[in-house]
Amino acid sequence: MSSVNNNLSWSKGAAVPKASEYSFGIVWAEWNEEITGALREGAYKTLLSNGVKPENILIKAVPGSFELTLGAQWLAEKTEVDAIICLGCVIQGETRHFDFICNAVAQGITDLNREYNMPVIFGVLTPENQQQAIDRAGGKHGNKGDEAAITAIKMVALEHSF
Ligand code: RBF
Repeated sequence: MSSVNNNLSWSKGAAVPKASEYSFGIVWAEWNEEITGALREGAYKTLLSNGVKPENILIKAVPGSFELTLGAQWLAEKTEVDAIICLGCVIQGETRHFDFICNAVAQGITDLNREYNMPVIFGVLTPENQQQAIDRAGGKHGNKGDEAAITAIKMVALEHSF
């Protein structure tokens, strides 16, 4: 498992804000579970290691990345979480599904950020192949689930700074 502090090029030297009073939702796609399970565990452990209480982390699964938007919308509507972390992995194939799914989830999550005025974090890997996915789910390029969790904490802290 990667170290949070060794793999976040944008956080070197910058302290991660205190997160003990915040609550987070994680919605993860079961498609490519070997990868997305590692992203989920990375995000969960990173929230805990930054002081988030286990009872303040709500985890929900959806079948595939296309469903992340609606899963996140339900978390936003039906719970009191301060931010939502969306985790998925869409591996490029020979069909155009890759483009359809990636575009849909990217736009869907973008819309949720503004519609609900809350951080909804885009933690969807879009690798060319399985090895690139492994490299980003606890391999040589770190764990993008860790990074998504740090991003969520930073955004909630930013919101509370105004
Ligand atoms: N979901 C993913 O999260 N990652 C994928 O790589 C992925 N590839 C798919 C490829 C095809 C041809 C189809 C039909 C679906 C794929 N899905 C994938 C599932 C998709 O996100 C969604 O769950 C289904 O399309 C049902 O709405």
